[in-house]
Amino acid sequence: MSRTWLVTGGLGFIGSNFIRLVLKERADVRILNFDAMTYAGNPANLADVSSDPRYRFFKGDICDAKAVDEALAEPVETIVNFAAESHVDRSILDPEAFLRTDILGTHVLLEAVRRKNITRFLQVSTDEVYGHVPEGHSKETDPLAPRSPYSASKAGGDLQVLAYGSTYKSPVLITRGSNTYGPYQYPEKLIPLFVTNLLEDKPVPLYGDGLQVRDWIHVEDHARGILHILEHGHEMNVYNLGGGNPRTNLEITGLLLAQCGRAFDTHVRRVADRPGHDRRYSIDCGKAAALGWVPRRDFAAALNETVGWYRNNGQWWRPIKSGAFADYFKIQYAELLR
Ligand code: NAD
Ligand code: TDX
Repeated sequence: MSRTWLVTGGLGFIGSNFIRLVLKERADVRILNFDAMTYAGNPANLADVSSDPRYRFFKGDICDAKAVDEALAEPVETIVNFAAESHVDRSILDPEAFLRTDILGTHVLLEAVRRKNITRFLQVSTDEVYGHVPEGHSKETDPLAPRSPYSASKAGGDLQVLAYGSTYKSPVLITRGSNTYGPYQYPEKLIPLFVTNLLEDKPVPLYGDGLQVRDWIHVEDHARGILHILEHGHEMNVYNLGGGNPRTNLEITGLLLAQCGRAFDTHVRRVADRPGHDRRYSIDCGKAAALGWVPRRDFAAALNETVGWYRNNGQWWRPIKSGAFADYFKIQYAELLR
């Protein structure tokens, strides 16, 4: 007997990697990919599975209850919600889209879970909801203290998910992943932006002193973590999923320069800091580990492999960078780089 999982935001970076993993490793699962195709939703991310009979695409917005109902006309066992506006800098330029998708969209999906016979709803969230962590590691029970419109919207989504679990006994779980890297990441985020700029022989914009710390997880580890929690996690629980690779942005920049054969002096521009920039994120992943999940990828090797992927897949990122991305780059960076 096959079962159907509705995956929202499956044309984005982590969602597409998750779908590829599930199709490969869960032969009895059919995937219905529900995605609005925003600037970040790219059919090329799943071109290799688009003709798989267990994969179907439904173009729709998670804020649109009618479209969600239409997609749920066939029996769906599980919903995994990746759909979100996901870039902090864009949230600073224009917060409204974040409130809409990350809060209202989550609410619309939770209402659908109430109406339909959905047995599992997993919300894909982020370590950014804990806010800046000066020392130690955030636990799932720590208070939320988001400091950007993006992370505040994600926290709003998380709180609704837990409220539906308490109030309506909805079968919900949350994962909070750390900074993710790997193939098919839209080149607005630090690693793909810097790699593709360096490959194009362009400078990279390093915010502030570059000593901010992020914990990096490879997308395959993140996708495996989400699948593991979906299958083994307990309802009404939150699970942190971190890579265990804390690095300053300066360190990441140094590694990418070396791998692309460029020099700091010629290719790094130190620019004004991001407003409200969180200095450090760090999560305690003991709870997911106790359930049997640990990240597997070695950071140095996986970063190297990622740089290689962008080097060999210019046909994927070059059209993105010369399209609508160029307008965003101007708005976000022209003044900073002047
Ligand atoms: P992404 O920006 O690459 O992809 C988002 C996808 O959601 C796109 O395909 C887009 O078309 C779709 N989408 C956006 N608004 C929608 C709407 N209203 N209705 C339907 N689809 C919509 O994002 P990502 O980096 O793959 O992140 C996926 C999830 O993981 C997000 O919820 C994000 O908050 C979370 N997350 C990301 C990271 C990271 O480092 N990228 C880390 C932790 C958590
Ligand atoms: O041009 C840049 N220069 C720079 O110094 C960019 C784009 C980023 N940075 C810095 C800011 C951060 O300290 O690099 C770090 C990483 O930045 P992003 O890639 O924008 O990620 P971040 O803001 O940490 O958020 C990411 O991780 C958590 C994802 O975008 C979120 O979706 C996820 O929830």
